[in-house]
Amino acid sequence: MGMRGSKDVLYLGIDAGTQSIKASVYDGAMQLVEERAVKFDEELPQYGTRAGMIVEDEAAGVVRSPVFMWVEALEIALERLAQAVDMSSIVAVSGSAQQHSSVWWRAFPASFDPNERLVEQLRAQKAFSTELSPIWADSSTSEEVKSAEGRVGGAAAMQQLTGSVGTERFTGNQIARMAKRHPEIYKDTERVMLLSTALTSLFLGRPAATEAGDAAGMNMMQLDKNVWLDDLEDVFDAPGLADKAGDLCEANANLGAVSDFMVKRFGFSPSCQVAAFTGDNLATLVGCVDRANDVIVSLGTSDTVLSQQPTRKQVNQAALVFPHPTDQALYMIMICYKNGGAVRNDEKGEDHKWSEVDEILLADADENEPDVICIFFPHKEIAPRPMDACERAFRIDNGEEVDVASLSWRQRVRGVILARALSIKTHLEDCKSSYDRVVITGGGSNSKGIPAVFRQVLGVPVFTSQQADGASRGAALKAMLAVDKAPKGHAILSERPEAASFAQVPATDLYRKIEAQL
Ligand code: XUL
Repeated sequence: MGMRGSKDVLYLGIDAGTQSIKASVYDGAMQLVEERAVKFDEELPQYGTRAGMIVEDEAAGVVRSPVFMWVEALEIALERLAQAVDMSSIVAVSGSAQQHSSVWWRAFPASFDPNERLVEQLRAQKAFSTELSPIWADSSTSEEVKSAEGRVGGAAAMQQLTGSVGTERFTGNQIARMAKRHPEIYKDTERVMLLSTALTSLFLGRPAATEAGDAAGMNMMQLDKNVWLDDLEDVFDAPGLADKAGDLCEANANLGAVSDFMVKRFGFSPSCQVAAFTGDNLATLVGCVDRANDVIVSLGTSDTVLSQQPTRKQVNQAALVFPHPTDQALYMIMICYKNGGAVRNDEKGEDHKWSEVDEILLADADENEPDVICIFFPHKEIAPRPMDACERAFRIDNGEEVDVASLSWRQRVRGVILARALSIKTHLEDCKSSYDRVVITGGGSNSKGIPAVFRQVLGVPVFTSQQADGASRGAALKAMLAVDKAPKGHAILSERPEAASFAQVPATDLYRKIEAQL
């Protein structure tokens, strides 16, 4: 359909993150043409969020985001984009949204008036049964997780059935909590959707089916069949859930043309196609993988590792498995660590610059300050298994514990990054038979030293993605793939040839022994 490489053919990727919504337009060669973002805290302060979130109950782990804030930000981003590009040249749109977060429709509007703002219409029609949506950062559902796992035969059975063990942020458990604690909201809900599905629906002007890739982040879908669990309502103790959940669609589905509202309000072409939106990690995989065996390591607030493979061989319970967002023959395997960038930042400390950290990471081993493995979790960790907060260090040669108080700044800085790289290596050994390159994205990819540590520890070439943000790129590529083929060599990667110089890289067996003691 599209004229590849032509300047006139454009693809739109929407990235609905935790802190902002961004609309990015790419040409047929996957070069960025224009991008407009709306930052929630700064630009929509009336919603009272911090980092896009509202912590309703810190102790119980209840975290929400205002659904109208998402809608309003989308609308503003599209208005700004329409000032900058010819929207009628966009042949397909898709999107990436924070995973697991849900939108609760009281009633999906029968039609939308192109003369009025979206946010006002939805408000006037009381479209949502709750204005505060549970999001991925919520961890209030331990009871619901236990109960759902119990009903399917335990954690291992849940993982076998849905691709992941019962997980607090996964939407099925969030729905179970709503049904129990706020039955009036639950009853008043016609459809409960992932944020990705809700955004797809707004582009289509009708309730969309849920994309199988992102749906695997709900604990509600049978992974190998891409259908809901047979006994969905029982598992989550949520009467009527099968109806409220709607239909599923294959991850690479093209769901049809944009709504009349989108055409008239923002200038889209009536033939612009909407490819099912997906989760942000799935979109990042699509945006960053250049070769089939690439592993993506995203080093941000949390650290995630993404890989794709034809089987769901998995031996640890940290692996979260999803249908691949664009290729039905593949799965995406993810591991998500909670203690990521903030720990590295704390270890850097206020008195030092990142360039000094890089220097330390690239320096030769120093026998006066021998390298150690630092397991520093200021917060409870979730990967590779739930672990308590801790601050412990171990010798690099024999794994014996050392006193953290005796460590220098240099040892700590090197030790935390070494520990994360080792944990990732161990996880990849468990879950992925072969990988030959690592692509680092997220904030950590701006560092000179961090990629060097990964290069030495993992022993494969390391690249960084020139575009730190793979999610919106992946979304645009998903749009392109729904109507056309991707151009060859679209990813913009730079090789990072430096390797760190630890005197030795500890064997993963040694690391496993250390982790087992935590
Ligand atoms: C993944 C997860 C987060 C969100 C927000 O399971 O919860 O990475 O997708 O980015």
